Amino acid sequence: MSIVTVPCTPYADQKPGTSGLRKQTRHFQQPNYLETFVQAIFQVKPPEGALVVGGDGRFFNAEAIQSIIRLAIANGCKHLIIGRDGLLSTPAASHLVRSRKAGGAIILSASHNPAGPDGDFGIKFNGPNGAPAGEDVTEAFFEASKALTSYQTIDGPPCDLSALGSRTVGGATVEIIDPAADYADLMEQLFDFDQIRGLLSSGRFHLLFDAMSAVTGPYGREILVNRLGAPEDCLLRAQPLTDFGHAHPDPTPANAKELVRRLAAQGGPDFGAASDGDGDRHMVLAPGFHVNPSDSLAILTANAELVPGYRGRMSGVARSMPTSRAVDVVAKALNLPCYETPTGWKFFGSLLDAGAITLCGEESAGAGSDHIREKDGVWAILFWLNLVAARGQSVREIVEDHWRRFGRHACVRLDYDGLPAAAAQELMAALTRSLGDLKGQSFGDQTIEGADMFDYVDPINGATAKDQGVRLFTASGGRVVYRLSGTGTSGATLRVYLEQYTQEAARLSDPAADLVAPLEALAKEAAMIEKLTGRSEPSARV
Ligand code: VG1
Ligand code: CO
Repeated sequence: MSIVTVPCTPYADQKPGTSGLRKQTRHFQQPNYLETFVQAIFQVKPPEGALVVGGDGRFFNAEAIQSIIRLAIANGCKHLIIGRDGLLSTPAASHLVRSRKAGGAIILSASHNPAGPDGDFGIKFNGPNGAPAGEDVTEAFFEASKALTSYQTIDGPPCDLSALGSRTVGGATVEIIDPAADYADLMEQLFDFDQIRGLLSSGRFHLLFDAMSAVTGPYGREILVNRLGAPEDCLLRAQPLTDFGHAHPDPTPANAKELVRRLAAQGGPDFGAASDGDGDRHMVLAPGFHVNPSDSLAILTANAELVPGYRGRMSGVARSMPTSRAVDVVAKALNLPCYETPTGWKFFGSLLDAGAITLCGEESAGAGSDHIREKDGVWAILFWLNLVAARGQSVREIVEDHWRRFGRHACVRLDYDGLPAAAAQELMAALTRSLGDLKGQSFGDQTIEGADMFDYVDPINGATAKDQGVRLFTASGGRVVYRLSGTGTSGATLRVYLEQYTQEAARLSDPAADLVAPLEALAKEAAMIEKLTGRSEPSARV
């Protein structure tokens, strides 16, 4: 086997967004597109120690991994750790980097975006702490990619990824591991598996887990069935498919219709759960009830003492800025520091490494802790199961108790997809210019008390991130946030986050949409959304 230098023309658009480089699959399939970006990664971060590689199993995953193996070896990597069949959930990859003391990971996923030749693909790099590379590093990848005129690879046949064990390829060790084993061991250290097993085998409690034909099927089987004794039929869509069964692997009730239908049926399951394409997001459902992800973070924080892995060791919490302030109220009551970061898990890494926080999360169905450096869907679901078992209450009772104690932050996100990029940018620019004028203005019975642009300074390393979103605060405890998505692959997506706090007992269980309705009207008017985009209604409400 010999090293080959392949000449290439650099691409000008390999700028990573909120979570790595994400593009339409066809875009990734252009000649040398993937290879150019991977070479740029190695240029900035030459392989040191082992490299963990895996992905969510979507279309193009298998080919991409073969290319990465060849480039890694040609660039001097001596040890690759790869999930069997190229599968690794994002949280499992983060854990492997840490537990195997690897130099980093390359993770292939477009997360919750649909897959297939007409879907999306993505790639990201995580450093030796297991966390997604920070903006300084991803910016360096982008700069390197624009200047590349060749990449290094090796020739030789494709590597068999289906058999566990190690083999030598081009002088390097390629180790194929069971993607779920180490991760399941970690979960066993954090949660009270005996208590959860008691719940799942009581015959009185039924769980249904929807893996959405994505990466977490094998994790669900190993943990819920093999280790916790749940019956095999507690798994839905547990076989990973390259096209996710033509479905959208974003864990929302709308994308999990069968799960929702089964929960609503007479004698159906008591607890429903799902995770996204790469296994880092979570959804928890009960019959007729959806746990809002911002509430999920607040409730996990409020109940952390019930979980062995967190008892007596909560140092602080963090949430991304658009995430509701429900966790802030809990942190205050528990006397814990609470940090507000920009959107994207990469901003939690420094706080986690410094021990400043133990739990953190995002409104986009992400929650996690210092056990790894990614958000973690299966972890969040197990956390909830541990709470249900420890408290002897249903999901709904736990949430409603929480609202009675802390008040409720009802929240809804409006997504305006597929906007022309220029119009979306102009809307944000106009809104930013009008911040001074908006302060003190009233829309219906809502008055804007504060208005600003969120700029962030990392309290640990001083890194700055400017223009992370516009925030409006109302006199009645409401908040509206506007920002543009950094994960989309066509046009621009405007996200508008509405949040209304209430402690009024009679309204605590009202539909979130009703509670935020006055804010929705304000949000649309204050930013002149219809005038500037031509859209009177969002493409989706989450
Ligand atoms: C979205 C979410 C953000 C999340 C990111 C990656 O980003 O809002 O909270 O961290 O996706 O999630 P954006 O820029 O489109 O709003 V995933 O599940 O791709 O790892
Ligand atoms: Co994801």
